Amino acid sequence: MIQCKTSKAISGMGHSMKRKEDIRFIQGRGHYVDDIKLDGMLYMDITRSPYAYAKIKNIDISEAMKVPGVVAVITGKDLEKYNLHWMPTIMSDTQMVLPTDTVMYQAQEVAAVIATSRYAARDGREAVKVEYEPMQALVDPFKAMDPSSPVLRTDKPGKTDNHIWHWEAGDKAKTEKVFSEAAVVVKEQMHIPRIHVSSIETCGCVADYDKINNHLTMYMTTQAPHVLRTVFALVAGHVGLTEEKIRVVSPDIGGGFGGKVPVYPGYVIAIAVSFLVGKPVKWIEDRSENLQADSFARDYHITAEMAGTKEGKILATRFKVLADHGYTDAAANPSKYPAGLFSIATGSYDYGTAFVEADAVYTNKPPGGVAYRCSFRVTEAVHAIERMTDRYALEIGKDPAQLRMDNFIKKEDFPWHSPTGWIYDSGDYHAGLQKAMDVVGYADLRKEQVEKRAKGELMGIGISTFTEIVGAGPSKDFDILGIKMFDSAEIRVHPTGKAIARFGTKSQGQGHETTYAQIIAEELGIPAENIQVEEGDTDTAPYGLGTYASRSTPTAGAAAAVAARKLRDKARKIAAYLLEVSEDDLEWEPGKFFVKGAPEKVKTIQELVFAAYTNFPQGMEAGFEATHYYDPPNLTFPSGAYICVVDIDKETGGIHVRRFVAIDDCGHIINPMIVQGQVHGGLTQGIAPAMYEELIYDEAGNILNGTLMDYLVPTAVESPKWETGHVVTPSPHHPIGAKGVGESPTVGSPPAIANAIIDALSPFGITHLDIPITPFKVWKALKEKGAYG
Ligand code: MCN
Ligand code: CUM
Repeated sequence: MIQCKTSKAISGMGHSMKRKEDIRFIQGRGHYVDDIKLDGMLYMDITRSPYAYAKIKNIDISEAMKVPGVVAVITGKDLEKYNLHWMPTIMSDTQMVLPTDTVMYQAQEVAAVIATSRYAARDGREAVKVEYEPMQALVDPFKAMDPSSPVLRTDKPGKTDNHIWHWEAGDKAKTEKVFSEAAVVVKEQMHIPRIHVSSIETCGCVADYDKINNHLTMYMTTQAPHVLRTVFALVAGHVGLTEEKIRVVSPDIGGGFGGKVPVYPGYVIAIAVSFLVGKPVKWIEDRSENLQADSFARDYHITAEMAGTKEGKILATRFKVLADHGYTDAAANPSKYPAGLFSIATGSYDYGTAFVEADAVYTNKPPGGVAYRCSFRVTEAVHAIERMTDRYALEIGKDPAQLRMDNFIKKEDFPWHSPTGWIYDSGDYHAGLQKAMDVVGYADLRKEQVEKRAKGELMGIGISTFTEIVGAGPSKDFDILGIKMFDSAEIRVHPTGKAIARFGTKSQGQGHETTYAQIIAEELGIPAENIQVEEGDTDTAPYGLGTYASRSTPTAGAAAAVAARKLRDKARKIAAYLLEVSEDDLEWEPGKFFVKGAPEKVKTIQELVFAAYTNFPQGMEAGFEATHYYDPPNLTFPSGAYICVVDIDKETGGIHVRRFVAIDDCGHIINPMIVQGQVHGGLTQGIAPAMYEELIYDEAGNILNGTLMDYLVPTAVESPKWETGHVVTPSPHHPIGAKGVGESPTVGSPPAIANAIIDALSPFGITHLDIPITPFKVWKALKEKGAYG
């Protein structure tokens, strides 16, 4: 199905080329931030709050300073002198770097201990004595919205409640009218739980300020090096650290998953300390700190409604969201989209009207919201629409696959204008679902289910046919703090025909060193093997917005193709000159130009590149380099049809995922093996929130599962055998017809699993369960419905 235009030796698009980066990774030779060791380097550790909400009465650093090796202890009061105790968030809110008087969540940074070794820093951290006056924490977001609740952000002058923002999309009046007249209305209250990425590498940095040259090199775990350089310059410009004096280097990253987009206080403290003491400072989080204090994901409370006919035509949807943002809005959204791209919640279905609204609220929890392969909240949107589609099918007694088939947007109706304002580029939803049904053997499974039900056995089949939205820009709509969302590629081909290419994005495990090389190989015919890809160093890479929201292929991948085409145009001119024909007489085949009708008159790309340095036409610029900053005309809309089959043990509530078929459509595929790896990983990160993961807080704001002993990350043992496949609908506006894929499986799979479990339980009148659906939750629901007599 996947067509390769290039030979294996060139390995352009469609080849399952082995990942170039794996040569170092599988030999343990990756170079991560904690591998960086600099002369005179100091180590930082952070004292954190045991309380979710408390006044700081006093911080006594005297004992900590006595610990051998401790050189300094920094508190909010120290930073206040430089006006560095607060920093802006991506959403134009404010976040404490270190508190001067109040802590707002458990595990918040309170003081930083700097020492000559990591051990001394840890001992010093334990010796910092903080006197707190605990206050009643506000943990429940609904309670926090209550006007009678105390105001948490007393630092904001004039703030009289805990409400952050209200946001809406779609047509409220029209939607209300359709709902009031519809024959069938279904409604569920759902919570998409607070979860946390558990990348193997935690966050950290080495801040290296060189006093003599007034220059900061910041080695750090960031998915967006250039944006952070700009943010640091905006924050520290007033002390003389201007943007040309800052170099951000993001070395190899051991998983990002959105958790490495935000600016964490630890980074800023490390910079401040290095600036003050003139020595490099390393800060590396431990596992529990990462889980307890870093950017969380999700935490959306959704009231979801669907209106339709008795026969099964969807007419309208309505979604009302309460978003628990923790104590500050530090969600890594594009600036104009406070609820991310949640308004894609109308899904893959053709109906006229929808209304989506969201309110965000402060609580005494850590900040975040956008992480964990979410495509800016598409995970929440897809869960809402796919759960409601099944809920509606159940209500009217129609097969959920058939209901979907009857409501899908048709492939000839693209570009399709959604009721909430998006223009879907392309898709073939019928083909995707049909393929998934064929692979899983849908009709036979339904027959088997009938037989099983007659015997009292619980078997369920769940479907999710989702539409994703990835690739931010276009820059007219998408920006981060005013920086427009494009991305970039710079290709430099050396005289011998080997190349280096640099990008504004930053791989965290996605395989960019391989796939970008393949894109360039496709366009120029230079073997991918001979194209070195570099990312993550702001001194060398062209400016870009970074890797998240599955945007690298839609933006920087496109930039690579366009830059390579500029070079091919130059190669054509040189070929015409060398072969003494007009450019129109030349034909291109990957890797060479030849004269039409005379294939023996040929110049290879390597010969043409060499000529660009040695023998080019008079007046032509020397060299073989091109740069492109790509601003996508639209987002790309990947899609998927997922079917999950579960068997449930009625006595224990134990859930066994028997089958999981995932048919994805990410347009043209660059590297099928890498895409399959992305899908496998993404599906595992979908089963995680569906069945295992949730960050739980008690009423006092204590995190109850703040270690990986209690927070259940699925392993290979819990993962079913994923059965994957593809439908290919190229993006019409992307230079190589590709769409992003990195997040699709995580976005699309949780509702397939939830739908399968609820399908199994539906004979007992169970219509909805919140994820994670655990055996206990199943058992409890069955018990409440009298399943045990
Ligand atoms: N690809 C392809 N053909 C396509 C689309 C993509 O071959 N049609 C390849 C790309 O070339 C790239 C990979 O698949 O090598 C993912 O591409 P893309 O979908 O563009 O996503 P990004 O590279 O922008 O990665 C971001 C995405 C996000 S937002 C999260 S979160 C996530 C994810 O990727 N974090 C990851 N996958 C991850 N995988 C690993 N190993 N580690 C993470 O931290
Ligand atoms: Cu929402 S996680 Mo990814 O966009 O880095």
